[in-house]
Amino acid sequence: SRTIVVGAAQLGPIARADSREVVVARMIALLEKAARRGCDLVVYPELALTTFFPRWFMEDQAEVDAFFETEMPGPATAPLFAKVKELGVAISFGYAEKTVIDGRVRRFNTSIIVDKTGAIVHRYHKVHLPGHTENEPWRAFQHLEKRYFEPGDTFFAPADCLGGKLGMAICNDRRWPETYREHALRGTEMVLIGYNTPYHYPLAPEHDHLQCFHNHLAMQAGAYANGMWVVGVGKAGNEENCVLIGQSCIIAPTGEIVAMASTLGDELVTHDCDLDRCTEIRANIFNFQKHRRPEMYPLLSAP
Ligand code: CDT
Repeated sequence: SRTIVVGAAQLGPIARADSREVVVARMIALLEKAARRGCDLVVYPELALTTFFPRWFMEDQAEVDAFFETEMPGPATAPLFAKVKELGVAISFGYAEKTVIDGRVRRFNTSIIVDKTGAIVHRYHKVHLPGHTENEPWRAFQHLEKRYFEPGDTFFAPADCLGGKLGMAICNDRRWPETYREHALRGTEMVLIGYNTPYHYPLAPEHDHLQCFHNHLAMQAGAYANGMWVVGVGKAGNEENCVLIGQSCIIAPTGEIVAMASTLGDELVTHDCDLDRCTEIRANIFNFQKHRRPEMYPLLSAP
């Protein structure tokens, strides 16, 4: 077996006024708990370092940029990287990344994997950006990811880490079957997914009561139909009057939830994840080589 002990480190609400230092201290507390439980890897939510800022319409780019990181690690996150190295526990977390590529400023909703030595070994830019670009005052809160980020330019592909093939997706990506299938076709054995999901969905409030159901439905189906581990980790609770779902969980390649958070606060749940269990599904019901018929799905790769 190739077992890695995984911790899903759910974060409770982060206030707009909370500093990075305060949040990083909370992340370190969860990391220390994870180390005591023998974890190899700890997974934190999407945009873990700040409040979920796309809920506000901001015209001043400097105000928006205050939520972005221009270096990783930077002064506020260096203690987290130092703790990773000290404890020998790998981590994955999301943050707003502002970077310059070929002289052009780029802003992405990003997740990274940091190995046990504190080195960044994988970086992913969110592909499916939900929401809208302009202020829509009728909403109880905004969802301006399409305004503040550009669509990701990184594929759903794994990195070699902890003796396995680990990949990432971010929040809305988890609702798309393509995310998991593309990962599986590229060999990913475990997908790490951070999220910020409000109970209230302004476009279809009649679905508000289904948010937790849809969260697990999408990730469990993705895990099962592709024979891979899924670690889904939310920011939860009442964050600036926007209530976010919790139910952070670890899902086996069979689609079963094997660990789940039971609060809406900072909480760690762990599980011994044997990457070889992917074979239970991939060598049987979803043996891609044997049973898949890509020639019969031409529209799947059409724009
Ligand atoms: N962060 C993120 O992608 N959240 C969305 C909320 C619903 S779409 C406005 C999600 O898919 O969970």
